Amino acid sequence: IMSNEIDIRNYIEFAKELTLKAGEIFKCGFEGQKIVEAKEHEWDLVTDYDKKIEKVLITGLKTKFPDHEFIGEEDTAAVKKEPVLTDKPTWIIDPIDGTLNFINSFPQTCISIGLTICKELSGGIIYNPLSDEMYTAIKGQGAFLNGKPIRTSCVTELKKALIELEFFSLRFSSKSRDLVLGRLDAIVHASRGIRHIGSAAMALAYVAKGALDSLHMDRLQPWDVAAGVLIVREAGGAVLDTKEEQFNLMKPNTIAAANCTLAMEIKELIINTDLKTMRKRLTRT
Ligand code: 2AM
Ligand code: CA
Ligand code: CA
Ligand code: CA
Repeated sequence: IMSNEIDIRNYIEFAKELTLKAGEIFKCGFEGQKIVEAKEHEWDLVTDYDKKIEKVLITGLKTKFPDHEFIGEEDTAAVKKEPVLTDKPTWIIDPIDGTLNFINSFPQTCISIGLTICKELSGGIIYNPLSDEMYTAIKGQGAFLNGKPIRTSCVTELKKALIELEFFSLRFSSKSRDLVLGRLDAIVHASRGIRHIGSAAMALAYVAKGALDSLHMDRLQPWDVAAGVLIVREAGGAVLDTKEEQFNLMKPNTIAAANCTLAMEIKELIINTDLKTMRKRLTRT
């Protein structure tokens, strides 16, 4: 299936309109009552709004584009099957990124929608209905905030950088805990400051507009990053896997994002810190 630029434009224009409508539902939920349930862990929460918004988005897109594919966070959780990416236009949807923020009425939360064509990121939308900020990108055409071009920051020195950290592995094995604490210590000392806002997609959007100089996150899922990765790249930045040579959208385990220079510096810092941590663990046992 070959999609040309006009097709992609039409897809994204339609998705933007739909996202604005979904944003109205989002705002109702943010201010009002919601049903909160735990998924596999007691800290892993979902609300009726996550499900409602994902359904509105998938149904709307499917009706307009019946031959497209869909990967949504809550849908994937319901069928308990690992999603696979095909060459078909595929919408990768996080109906609410930052569910815990949403539940607590902490306004760093958004709808995130990425589009791949032939397995390549081709479009992205991140919308925070509370601030009415919509970040968009189409491959090769730049990144925008409410229609105005955005760029990643010009800070290339770690010691001048404000860095977002989202560490999920901390909760898992003792090995990943040691690695994470090592990185936290290294990044705090190497940088000007750190932030933890609780939404991977918002953090990527802030890196794209230069409000954050860089970020490091781990244990991510495709829907956390699909839109944000394209928006950061189109804003002139880089998204690197800190473990692998190549960033893999379906396995975005540990990433660093920033302008290209700073992203490389963070990646190196993480690789070196992890080596030190592993050596320390060996001498301890
Ligand atoms: P969510 O709100 O869509 O679940 C919070 O630190 C960020 O991490 C959010 O982007 C959140 O997405 C995501 N997140 C939530 N649970 C996670 C988990 N178990 N592993 C990794 N990331 C998670
Ligand atoms: Ca979730
Ligand atoms: Ca998410
Ligand atoms: Ca979510």
